[in-house]
Amino acid sequence: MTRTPTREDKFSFGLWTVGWPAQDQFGSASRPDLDPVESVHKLAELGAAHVTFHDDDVVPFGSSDAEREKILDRFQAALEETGITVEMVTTNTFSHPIFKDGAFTSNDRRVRRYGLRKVLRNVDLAAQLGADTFVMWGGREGAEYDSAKDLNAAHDRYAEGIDTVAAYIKDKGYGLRIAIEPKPNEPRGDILLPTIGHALALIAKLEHGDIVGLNPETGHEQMAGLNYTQGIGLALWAGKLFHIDLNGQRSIKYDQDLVFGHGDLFSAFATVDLIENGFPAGGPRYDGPRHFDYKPSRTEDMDGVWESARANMATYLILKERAQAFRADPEVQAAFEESGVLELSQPTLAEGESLADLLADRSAFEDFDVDAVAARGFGFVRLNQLALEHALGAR
Ligand code: ASC
Ligand code: MN
Ligand code: MN
Repeated sequence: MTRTPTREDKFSFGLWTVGWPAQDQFGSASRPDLDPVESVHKLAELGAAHVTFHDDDVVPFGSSDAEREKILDRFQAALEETGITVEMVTTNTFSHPIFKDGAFTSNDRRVRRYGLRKVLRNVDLAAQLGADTFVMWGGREGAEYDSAKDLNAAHDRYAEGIDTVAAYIKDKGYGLRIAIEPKPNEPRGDILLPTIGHALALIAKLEHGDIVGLNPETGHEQMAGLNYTQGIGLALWAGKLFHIDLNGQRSIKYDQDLVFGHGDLFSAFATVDLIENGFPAGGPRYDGPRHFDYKPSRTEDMDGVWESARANMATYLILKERAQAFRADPEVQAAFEESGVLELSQPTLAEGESLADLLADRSAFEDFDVDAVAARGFGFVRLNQLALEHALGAR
């Protein structure tokens, strides 16, 4: 059965995804360059609602102001014609050799100032196009060698860069929020802010951290052996899940950027379950675009590119259906109850109970039957099997 996406599904694609001509470390491009205007039309036809891009995806690096204006006019006409909107914009601070040691954290101050100017100019464009989110993926912010960076200064400069951009957004009255995208490595040997948790720690130190959150990518967490769903759960809990990059990754290796679900499928089921159904006992929800940041494999021709774009959305919709059936199943709800999943939302201290009350509660400690309670089974395996059977459509 083919699931047909509609605009209400809020599917979004980076222009650099379908537009990737598939050059890699070992070989040249296997596909022709794609005109961003054509991508907008094609993605609209396939049922996407939004596109996103790096400045250089639309306006080639080094274009004159006149060329830039002409290109942007043509791009905006395609948006109007199709009804596709730009929900997120991001800056390429990684391709040009000027950024070989990073932008905000380059050891060369001239590069940092240039990087900041490139980003600020792109903030203006993002606001002009009506985007909500401004992503910062610092792929070159990092090092191959521990001796290459003063880590104290590097974090100072990273925070300075982000705060400067956030202050500019506020100053201009733009309706934009910044979303930091963590990644553990590649292209740098080690990248600063390698995980969701690292990024949250930096955000907590910012002056303008109120408009700075996260854009976690499935594969980037999984490259570090981490659980993506758990990561976006933390970001949601912290009120910082501003955006998501969905894709597929098969275990700890280079960034595969596979189609969503073509990596760890059962983990993808859990991700969609959280996004679509929320936490089992309620709490903050993600309501933003379902954004795919993947790369159509180098083996594919242009038909394969569009087939892969479709596959991301179809897989998401299938998993959404399966996750809804999972939650609606009374057996699953009973299993949630039995395994204590719903009990976890009960505060550990009762309402109005003081610490002194807890210390005085003999039933909590002195008279507590540790052995009897320790003998309890949680039934997580059964619950997981129910999830698996729903994920496979076997229920
Ligand atoms: C981004 C982003 C990434 C990288 C990568 C570039 O903006 O979200 O993961 O750039 O897609 O190839
Ligand atoms: Mn990636
Ligand atoms: Mn990404």
